Formats: sequence, structure tokens, C-alpha cells
Amino acid sequence: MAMEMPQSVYALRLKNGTEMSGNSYGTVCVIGLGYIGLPTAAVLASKGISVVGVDIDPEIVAKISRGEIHIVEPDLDAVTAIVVANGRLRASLKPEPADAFVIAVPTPVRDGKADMAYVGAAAASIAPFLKRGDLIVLESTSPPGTTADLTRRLTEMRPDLRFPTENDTAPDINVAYCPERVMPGRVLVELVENDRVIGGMSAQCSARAEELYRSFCKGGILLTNAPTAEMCKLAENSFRDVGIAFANELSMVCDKLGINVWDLIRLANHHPRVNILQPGPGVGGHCIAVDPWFIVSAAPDEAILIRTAREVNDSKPGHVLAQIRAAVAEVKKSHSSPTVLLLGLAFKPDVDDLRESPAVHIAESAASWHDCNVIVSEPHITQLPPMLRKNSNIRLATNVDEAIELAQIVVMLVNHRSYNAIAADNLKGKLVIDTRGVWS
Ligand code: SAJ
Repeated sequence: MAMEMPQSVYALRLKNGTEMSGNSYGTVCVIGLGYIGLPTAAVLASKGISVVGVDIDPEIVAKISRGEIHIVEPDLDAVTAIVVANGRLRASLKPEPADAFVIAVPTPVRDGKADMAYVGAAAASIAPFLKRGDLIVLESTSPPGTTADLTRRLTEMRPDLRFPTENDTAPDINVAYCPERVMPGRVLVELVENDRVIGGMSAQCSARAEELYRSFCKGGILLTNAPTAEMCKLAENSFRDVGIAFANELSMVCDKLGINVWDLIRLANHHPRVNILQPGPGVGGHCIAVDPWFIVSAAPDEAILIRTAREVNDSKPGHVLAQIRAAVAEVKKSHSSPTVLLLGLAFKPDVDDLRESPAVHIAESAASWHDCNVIVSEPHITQLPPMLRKNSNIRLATNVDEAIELAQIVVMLVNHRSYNAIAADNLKGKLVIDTRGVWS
């Protein structure tokens, strides 16, 4: 069967696997081959740049070296296979000398604070390979001041090189911050089409970084300083978190008042200046549920709304659990052991990513009650994640229609496209808790 060329590959105008970028970066080393690093490495390689992708996980390195990928992202498999086969992308456990280094490692939040250990380790790993004229770009979501800290640490590790300072306009090494802003599920399209914000440690650093991103980015490239670029990313995700918190709070208010929140939002959004987002079971993923805390920890007395929005969104799974609990109590009046079907585990529709997913949290708590059976449906996985394997009263559905037949309580947690096929008739006589407004 002929391989259909994905749309985003067309968008890259890939010819025979590569298209020469024409800039001064012949080699780029990308540190971290996760949800951002791997697509960035593959897209750079597709522009004819020789890319070494570095990861500390030997399995990831082995997989990419075979031209395969370890994450689910539309079209990334095809692009990676091409650039690995033509030798433009190599995966390695160790960095190598390059003209530019792009750092895309995780910055998890622990106890409300950003854990910058992976960024520190990435800096230490590239320090021995730096030479005059090199560019370093940090893409990991980071608290304001991180790029300056990174520069200070590198200055200590490589005293033989001149790093950028406010007064040094022509340093040996250029350092900039350029946040990733792509949406999982649309990464290849958005990497190429979205605007980018670049904050250099100096104007020269910004200009050098702009040159790199121009090689693949068709969107606008907006130059600023490093702390503004760092804060820009945090502000974008906090803006969305606050918007979702408003929708989630409305849903809880409406539940109390007996008003259909979905009808309400539909009607209110007819106002030309109102655009309320959608309530759900809570906010998940590694970005929106995390990044606002970086602002809160940088300015705890000022970031009141941002903190409250996080708390509202974090409280939503508890609200859904209380609804399920009430439904179980109702069904127990006629069944000794009710069956609850939870539809969806991913953190949002049509992705396989279970990270920080409110649906997982809801499933974990429901399974610990022991007075009901829990069936979980998630079309993107073949076995339950480890935290859901602890209890014997929870299992993964193999067929969603059969699971609906068995259940007295059906909870819509993630509106995956495949659930559109569920016939409304099959839900007759069930207690339905619809956190996404699919049937409401
Ligand atoms: N959600 C709702 N209601 C909505 C929209 C989303 O409950 O109306 C929930 C989703 O179900 C999910 C969570 O919010 O649990 C986050 O999903 P999302 O689709 O809003 O965002 P992410 O986390 O996939 O990607 C975000 C994007 N940021 C913004 O839209 C401002 C993306 O552009 C960023 O690159 C990404 O974070 C990131 O990496 O920071």
C-alpha cells in the first residue's frame, strides 16, 4: 500500500526527505527527545540540518535510531522515519559539538516550585562541547530568570569563553529563551505555523536565535528579552487555566442551581464579546495544570487570581467524584454491587497522554471505594496504567458497548472522537454523568 504523505509533511515541503534551510547552522544538537524535542529535531533535520538528538533514556535512543518514535503525534512517525533514513537525524545518549544547542527537557513542578534539575544537567552536558559562535536556546517552560541563571552556570563551567551580559554585545556564546507553544495532537503543524517569541540575553543573541528558527518557522518571530519571553509562556497557559476555571466554576454553580451549564454557555457565547470555555472533569497535562504555579511561586502575594484558578480546576475531580458517589448510593438501593463505567482516561480528547489526567485521578479514587465495580474505557491504551492496577474491582473495557450494557452508571470523562458512535438509546435507564457536555 502506498504511504500517504501527511498534510504537515506537505506543509514542510519535504522533497526527498529534506529541504535545505540555507542558514548558518549546519549542525544542531537537541537535548531531550520528548513531546517537544523530538518533533523539533525532526523538523530541523527535514530542513537539511544535521541534527543529533540526545536523550538519557537508552530505549528512546534505540527506538529513534531505528526510525521509530515513542510518542503518539500525528505525522511525526513519517517525518522521523524519513530523516533518520537519510541520516539527517541521529539519536545519541551524549551531546556532540554543534553550531546550536536546543534544550527541551522537562521542568516538573514539585511542592509548587519548578524543579530545574534537568535544565542544570542539560547545561552541564553541553558545556564541554561549546566553542566560539555557538548558540544555546532553552525551550523548556521555566520561571523568569532561568535563562540568566543558565548563562551564569555556563560562565562558571567555561571561564575560557565570553558569555552574554547586559554590557557585552558581542559574546563568544549566544544564549536565548524560546518557549515551545505547540498543542499536542497538532505539533508538526503548529511548530511550522505558530508565531515564536524569542528572548535573547542580548540583541545579538536574539538575532542569532531568530536565524535558527527561521529555518523552519513560517509564523512571525517576535524578539524580546529573556525574562519577558519566559513570562510570556507562563502567562499564555495561565490565561487558559483561568478561562477553564471560570467554566468549571460555572458548572459547579449550575449543578447547585439545577441549570444546564452547556445550554447556558451556548447562549452566553452569542454575546459578541463573550467566549466562555468548556467545563470538564478538571485540567490535566504537563502544561496548563503546572505552569501557573511558576508564576505563583515567583510572586505569591500578587498572583491571587492565578492561584485561585488552579485551586478551582484542581477541585473539579472531587466534584465529579461526589456526583459518582451519589449515583452509586442511588443504584445501591436496588443493586448490591453497582458497576460504574468511566469513559476516557487521557488528559484531553484524542491523545494517548495520561499525564496529570483528572480522569486517572477519578478512576483511582473510585476504584478504592470497594463497594462498586469500575470499568474504564480508553481507546488509546491496551492495559491499565500501574496506579490503576492496585485494586481488583477495576478493569479495562475491551468493548465499549458491552461495558455500557453492564454498567448502571456511565461517566463521560474524555470526549474522544470514537465515543461519538455511542448510540443514545444504549444509555436509556442508566445514570449518566456527563462532564464534557456530549449528551447534555
Ligand atoms: N480543557 C477544558 N476545557 C477547555 C479546554 C481545555 O477542560 O475548554 C482541559 C483539557 O481537557 C485538558 C487541559 O484543559 O485537560 C489542557 O488542555 P489544552 O488543550 O487547553 O492545552 P494543552 O495542555 O494540550 O496545551 C497547552 C497549549 N496552551 C495554550 O493553549 C495557551 C499549548 O499551546 C502549549 O504549547 C502547551 O499547553 C504547552 O506545552 O505549554
